[in-house]
Amino acid sequence: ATALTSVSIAQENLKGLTIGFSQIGSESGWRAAETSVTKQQAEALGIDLKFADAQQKQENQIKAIRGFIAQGVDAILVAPVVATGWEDVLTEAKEAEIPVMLLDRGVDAPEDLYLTSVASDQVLEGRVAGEWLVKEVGDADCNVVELQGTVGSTPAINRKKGFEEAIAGHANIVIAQSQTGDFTRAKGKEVMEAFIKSSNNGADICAVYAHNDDMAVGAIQAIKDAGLKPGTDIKVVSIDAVPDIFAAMAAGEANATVELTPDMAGPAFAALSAYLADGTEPEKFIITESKLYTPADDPQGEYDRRKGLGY
Ligand code: GYE
Repeated sequence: ATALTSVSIAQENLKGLTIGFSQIGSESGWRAAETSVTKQQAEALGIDLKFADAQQKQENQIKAIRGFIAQGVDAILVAPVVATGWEDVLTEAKEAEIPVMLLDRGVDAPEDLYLTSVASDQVLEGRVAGEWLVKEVGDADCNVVELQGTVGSTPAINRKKGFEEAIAGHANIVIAQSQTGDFTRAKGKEVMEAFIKSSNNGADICAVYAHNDDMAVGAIQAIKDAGLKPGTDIKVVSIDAVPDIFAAMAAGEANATVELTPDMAGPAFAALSAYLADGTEPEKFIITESKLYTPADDPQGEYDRRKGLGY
């Protein structure tokens, strides 16, 4: 095992293997952390990791995976940008007897086309964020603006669903506006500016719910630019728990986040190692934790701890 993963991995089954990793891109701080953790773990385990950045495009991912199959890699990691459209290429990998492990997002494809999927429960993440807001506002009326993740991705679909479940039955909380910010800081800022303009210069907004921290950080900037106080005038709740949201919390500008570990590769490598050793079939869905953090949880300490891990 490496310092970056809590699971134990039998290294001898992985040493010397070539593994392809089709990564979505580098749209968020969380994804950059996942990439760096995966590369560090591969190195510590003696894996030759072939890394392909798809620049957010599914067609690039499909091309990269076909390339890995043609090269005859031993296994493939894929973080699938959207949920649909994977069946053909996953079938090709299966026919080539190359195990595929999904990281951090799901696919709409038969489960026998991949060895395992390591991800969080994204409906739960949305629910945890929504339940936090329900408690926070009590009986007060609250217009929420929502910054959605990438259209068609499982985290965008499921984080919306979970949040809506949590606020259902609380008529005082309403999602007033909802649009995609594509999981990026720049888009989060841009869409938040538009939300503010159409909401009485922000006076009619009580909270922003962002499907990831990067969009929340962009929204915080837009709130400040409008002369309002993020965290106070407009509450900020998001998902990922990257260092920058803890910095915002320490400054009183963000109110809550839900942790998503960037260590998806650790459990995937452990599953692959056991599978290659004696054919042990791993759990089809390995679910990571979804813990809520607020400014009461030592944000400066959480910031420092993550920076120390190289995130
Ligand atoms: O929350 C976000 C990102 O797929 C669950 O992708 C992941 C999400 C993560 O870029 O920051």
